[in-house]
Amino acid sequence: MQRTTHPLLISALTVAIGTASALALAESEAERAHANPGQYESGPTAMTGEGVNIVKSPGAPDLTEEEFHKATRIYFERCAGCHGVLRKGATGKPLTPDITQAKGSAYLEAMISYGSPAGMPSWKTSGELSEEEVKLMASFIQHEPPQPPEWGMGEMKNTWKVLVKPEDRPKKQLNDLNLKNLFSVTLRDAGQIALIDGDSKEIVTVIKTGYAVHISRMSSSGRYLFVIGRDAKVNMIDLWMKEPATVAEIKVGLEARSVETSKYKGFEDTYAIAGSYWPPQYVIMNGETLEPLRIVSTRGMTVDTQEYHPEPRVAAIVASHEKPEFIINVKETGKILLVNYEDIDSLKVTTIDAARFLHDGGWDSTHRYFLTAANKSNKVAVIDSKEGELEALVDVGAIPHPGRGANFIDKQFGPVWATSHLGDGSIAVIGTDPDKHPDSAWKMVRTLDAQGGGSLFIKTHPESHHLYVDTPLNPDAGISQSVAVFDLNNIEGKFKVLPIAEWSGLGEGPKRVVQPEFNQSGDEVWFSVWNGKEQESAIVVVDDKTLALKNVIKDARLVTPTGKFNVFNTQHDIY
Ligand code: DHE
Repeated sequence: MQRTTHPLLISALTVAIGTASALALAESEAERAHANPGQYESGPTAMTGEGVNIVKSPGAPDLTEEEFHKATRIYFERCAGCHGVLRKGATGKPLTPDITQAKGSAYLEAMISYGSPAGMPSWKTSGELSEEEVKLMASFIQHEPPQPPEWGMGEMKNTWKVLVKPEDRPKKQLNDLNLKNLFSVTLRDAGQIALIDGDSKEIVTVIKTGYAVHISRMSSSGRYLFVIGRDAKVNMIDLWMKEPATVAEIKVGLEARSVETSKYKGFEDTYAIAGSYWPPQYVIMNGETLEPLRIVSTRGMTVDTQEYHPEPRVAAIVASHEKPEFIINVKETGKILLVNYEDIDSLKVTTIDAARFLHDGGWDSTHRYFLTAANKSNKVAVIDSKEGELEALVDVGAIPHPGRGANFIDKQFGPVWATSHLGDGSIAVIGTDPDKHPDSAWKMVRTLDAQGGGSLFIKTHPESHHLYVDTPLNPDAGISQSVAVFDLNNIEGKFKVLPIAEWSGLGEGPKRVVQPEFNQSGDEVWFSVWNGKEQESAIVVVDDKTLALKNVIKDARLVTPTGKFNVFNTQHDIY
């Protein structure tokens, strides 16, 4: 079926895709960013622009040092996510001086002010940049891009702290929490996570983490929780302590999104790994202390044009269950790395050519195949982690964004995995059973029509026959504040809409409903109602059997809740 994408949505989303490596914002700018909480763009980070070299280029309009620093900050905050820190082009076009000087100031000012149908936002008409700032940016991008500093072993070791040594930690669980049903909840703009008891729905504790905190992942044993902030700070939290707390921390770069731990037999809790956006690299760490052990750059050639890319960011990382390997998405080059950690003195890396703009993904139900979105390529890459090869590249809808995706049994096609999309309202359902359903394996066997584009996450559970699809970035508030639910027993039937934001009873604000997450037993699903930093937010719990409201969790400490990670489901890759 031919699908069309709303132009407004395209423009909103292009800002969104992978936006922004950002430099630290001054307080007022942070407020401005937070005034628009639903926007899928970078939270402010600790990159300050400190240490960048000012390189003034002949032929470019002159700038004072102060103007150069201001423009650098705005660039990292607003533009780097699409055009790249080094302006070599990512999801946006390259902006190197040879190109920008040829276009000239008048053209650049018009482009920055009014945007383009191809997706460049209209920075002036939207009120995000003043006329003076537009002029400044048009001048700035005609100069050589300033490069933020590198971050190697010295910098990592300087920020590495073991707060409680392994030998001083509890020998058994000292609290009486039901750890399997504990949720780690991202409090994005507070730079904290909340641990919430899934049984009582009470907040157990709130822990300070990195700035604009992003995701949580579990160690293989389920004892340690790893959290990464956009400022590349990793917190390792021991859930066995009387009150769970950080036992080790490190800053692995200036800008990061992903963290994972080794899960292969014999290597449980042995290593942790974090991938960064800047510098473009990953680091393997000791899984008990976070001591950095091996740092590997991801700079290299792109998969299609085979040209050098100086800034290929590390997106999703998963731990293989088939081999002692981490599977790493390198976004801009379109390569998937299988990093074998059996002997970290001689890392063996298999490089698989997939497609550009790799972002997030998850396992099929057998945990053998990793399905991951190459978002701006409109494809899902399938990796066979047992054979260590690319199984397929499946064409899907516009800008797939699965989170970790959803596995279920399709009555006609057997085991399948599904993703929703940012750029259109479809759900792509892909067959995942080459043994018993060879004709449908690695093909998009059906597409479902949900509420609309702007979806970020989709979720079901082995115990559930419902498929939940969020749409937090849809421009229509009625859609961004509700979720669609498909009945998997009648997948071709019309979906139901649950008015989650209305159920939350919150006052004003964008109230975007984001990221369904199941409890351990799979009979409840939790949604964040994501409001502005100064506004009240909530978590809404729905009874999966009846689709009725079960609980609303409200607490002054729940500032901008977004991702939620149930310990058991995250530990065992159940989704
Ligand atoms: Fe995320 C996962 C990157 C914006 C909430 N996000 C991921 C992953 C990557 C990523 C690479 C996969 C990690 C993994 O599996 O190892 N996210 C980015 C960005 O680059 C982007 C687009 C812009 C940015 O500058 O950060 C971005 N992300 C957001 C948000 O604005 C969201 C909606 C709210 C927030 O908390 O910041 C958001 N991202 C999430 C969540 C996950 C995630 C909840 C994990 C989903 C899961 O179920 O595993």
